Amino acid sequence: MSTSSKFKQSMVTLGLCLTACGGGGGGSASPSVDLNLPTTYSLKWSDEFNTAGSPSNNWTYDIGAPLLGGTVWGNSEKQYYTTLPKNSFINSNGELILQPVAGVDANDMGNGDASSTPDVLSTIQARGVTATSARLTTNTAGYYSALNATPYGFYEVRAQIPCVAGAWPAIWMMGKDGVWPARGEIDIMEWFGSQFTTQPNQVQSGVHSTTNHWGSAAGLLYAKKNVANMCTEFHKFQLHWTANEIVMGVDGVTTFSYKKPANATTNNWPFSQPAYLLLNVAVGGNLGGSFNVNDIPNMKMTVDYVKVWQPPS
Ligand SMILES: [Ca+2]
Repeated sequence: MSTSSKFKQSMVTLGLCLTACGGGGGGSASPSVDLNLPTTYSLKWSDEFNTAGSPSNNWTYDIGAPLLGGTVWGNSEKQYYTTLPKNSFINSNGELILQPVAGVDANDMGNGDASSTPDVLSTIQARGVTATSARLTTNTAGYYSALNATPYGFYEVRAQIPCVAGAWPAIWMMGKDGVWPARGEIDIMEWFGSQFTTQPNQVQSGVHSTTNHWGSAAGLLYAKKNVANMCTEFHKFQLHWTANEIVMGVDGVTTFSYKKPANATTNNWPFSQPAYLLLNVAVGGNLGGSFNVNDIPNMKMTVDYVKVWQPPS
């Protein structure tokens, strides 16, 4: 991964962080589509994780820790993302497991940074990184090809989320090209240990653009939702994305919607280009919050499947 792309990835995470830290809210009222899968849509891409072992080449990995690349960014997270089986694997129940693990050592270093500034354990540790974890993405040629180079469709991720102090699990999307926030970010599900530990049934969805993000005058667009048994059961986290609207929610119930503005520009509607999915569990920092190291094993996110349907082209 080049310094440039690492920086972009860094900025992505910065946005995800500060977005939720800041103000904002809202979204469009009265969505014109809902979270019922249209019968005209067909399944274009999916992974049901039926084969135990390592994730298939449906997926690629983001590797490394906050502050890589020599640029201050992120939200003081404490995880180092690896490709190692201890952090991401498919179990015998047909589930993808994202598993934070306490401790970080030289064997965890994946050199996710530019080759000119390779990951060095002492540097990573000096930043307060105390755990490993995983961030898987669908940022692959095969994924974009399967979706016919358009992002429009119905996305569903069935997962059980860790609602543990210190955890920041997320199911989200990033526009394929450009820099954040101009490339567009869609957060289907975020659970913040720093904010939701005393109200664990909370879940948040939102979008980021040049016009609407944590640092903009208009602020971020997001919504929180109370989901019964959020942490103790599997839920379907859903996104219905059309050429004119983004609708998100849980188990068929809409939480958030955003309509393409009149006279839209790429500033307020960057949501026309292909985008990829990301699944991760961050540990600690401003959004994960403080944690007991003994709770890290409980920060496991379990994903039953990921499916993407699209309308007839
Ligand atoms: Ca499955």
